[in-house]
Amino acid sequence: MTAIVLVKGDITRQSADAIVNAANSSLLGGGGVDGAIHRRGGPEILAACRALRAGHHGKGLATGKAVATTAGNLDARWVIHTVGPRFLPEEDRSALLASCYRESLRVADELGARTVAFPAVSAGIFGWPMEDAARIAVETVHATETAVEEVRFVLFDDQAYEAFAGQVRC
Ligand code: AR6
Repeated sequence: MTAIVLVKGDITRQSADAIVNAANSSLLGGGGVDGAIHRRGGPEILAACRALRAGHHGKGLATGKAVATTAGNLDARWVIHTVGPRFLPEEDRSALLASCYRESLRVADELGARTVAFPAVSAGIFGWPMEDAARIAVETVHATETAVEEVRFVLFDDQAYEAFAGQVRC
């Protein structure tokens, strides 16, 4: 049974086995959580991402997939990078967002991670409405078979926290 824990704060300040990054397909950094993780985690993470691009992930990481690197200076063993879908009002891309959580947990299981911290993937720069992003996140974690003991959603502001709290209470 996986416990879901909600925390309001900065994911780069968390201590966990794995911290999930809301990355983009290039794996080479960006704004939002991605920028914060690379800033606080230091250059080792970018070096590991570049190594992925030079190896098995020459074309980058597809939307909905996940891959792990070192966590550099973060208080974690791994960063799991996942690429959320951009929100498109004319297209239902929720299966891709659910896939981010499922694939991240699959990678966490492969690594043996027991505590995993997630941000609200796609709910920032990629424009996903927070309520819907929270519903997909919580439903998918509940529906995923995993040895991860704690999934911690680390929400940056009150609106995000309340959206996730509403889903966990359901
Ligand atoms: N800790 C926790 N949550 C945060 C933090 C933080 N330090 N910083 C932002 N958030 P976003 P996306 C929240 O934009 O929508 C990047 O450029 C934020 O308020 O980080 O998946 C990537 O390279 C929002 O609720 O990710 C991609 O190009 C949530 O985290 C693109 O942005 C996700 O916001 C990915 O966009």
